Amino acid sequence: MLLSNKVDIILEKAMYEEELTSDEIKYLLLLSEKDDIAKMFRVARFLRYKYFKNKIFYYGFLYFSTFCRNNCNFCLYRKSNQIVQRYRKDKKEILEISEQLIASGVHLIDFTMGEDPYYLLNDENLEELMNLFKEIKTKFNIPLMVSPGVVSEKILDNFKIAGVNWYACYQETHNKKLYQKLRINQSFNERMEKKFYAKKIGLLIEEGILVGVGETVDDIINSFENMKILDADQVRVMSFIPQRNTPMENWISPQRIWELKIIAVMRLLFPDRLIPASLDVDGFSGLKDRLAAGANVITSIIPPRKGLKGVSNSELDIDDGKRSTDFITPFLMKHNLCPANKEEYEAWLLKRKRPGDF
Ligand code: SAM
Ligand code: MD0
Ligand code: SF4
Repeated sequence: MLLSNKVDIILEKAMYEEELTSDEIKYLLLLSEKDDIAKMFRVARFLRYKYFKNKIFYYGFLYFSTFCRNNCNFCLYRKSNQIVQRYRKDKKEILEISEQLIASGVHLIDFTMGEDPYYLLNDENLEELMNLFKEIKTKFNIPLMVSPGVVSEKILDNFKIAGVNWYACYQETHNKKLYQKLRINQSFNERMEKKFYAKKIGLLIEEGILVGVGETVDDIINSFENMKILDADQVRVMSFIPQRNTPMENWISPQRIWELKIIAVMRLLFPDRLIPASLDVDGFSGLKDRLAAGANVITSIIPPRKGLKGVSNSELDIDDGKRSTDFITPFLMKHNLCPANKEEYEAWLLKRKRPGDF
């Protein structure tokens, strides 16, 4: 069939997984016609189905310390923000919450912290944390992700030895100037280098970008290029949510169509990778659109009434249980999707394992 208009020609290329040019990617990101955007989402779902059928993965989110030595301008938990109630979960709490998340059917637990000096500048505390990961791994044999910020190569080695599978560390943008405005006093290169190192020692990598923080379309395309070079295993985008008592408090959160189009284009560019629909941006009500755009991992699943926080939306839908698998699974079923089983997730992890990974 002779395709006439440009969007059909580009989407046909994507469907056959032919490489798209930067101009074609830009054309897709700038689509504004409802029908064209709907077509792009359909192709994104087609490619998701090709690699994952109707299976969706669940990630438990355990933000075990909200203390941080950094001052990112977009983040509620930046060190200068005195109004934030900070916490650090102890070993017993982390074990208990992990057990609850695993019993609820998550495929992985994402252990996240601010760059907390309590751990990063104290070998004893850090060793205790490593032993805790070893214990959880031995007891439950579940894939583990860590999001500790920028840490030393030695710490990354020890995470790997402790049984951690993933290192999540988002660059937010690959525009160095913009990066400096967001992650003040933090080295752009060091953050990238730690991801390449983590990859080299066999950890899976999640790369991520923020939107609505002053980025251009070309910045987004540049980020896709960097995700490709890093061969990231999971790629995400989150809409910026302004946070109280921070330098970007009075910014406007971006229209969500931007995040949705980026999710769809990432699905076209990385059809076999994991792409999150985070509950941390718009809570449960934001799930449907993100899944319709081609996402296949529901992240930021947090058990209610455990005193746990989210990041960009620190309390939304947590204590009323709308971020729990019990609440999400019936919704998935209604949309012809269903949670994958443990073996399906581990089979995908195995496929991403590189020769020489120990
Ligand atoms: N402290 C570690 C770090 O910075 O890598 C891990 C946790 S950090 C809170 C996780 C991510 O949440 C950030 O990299 C950023 O992408 C996202 N995030 C933080 N504040 C946000 C906000 N206000 N709106 C949207 N996403 C945000
Ligand atoms: C999420 N709230 O998945 C979590 C967090 C950090 N590795 C993840 C941003 O959206
Ligand atoms: Fe700290 Fe991470 Fe927030 Fe930056 S984004 S202030 S490193 S918790």
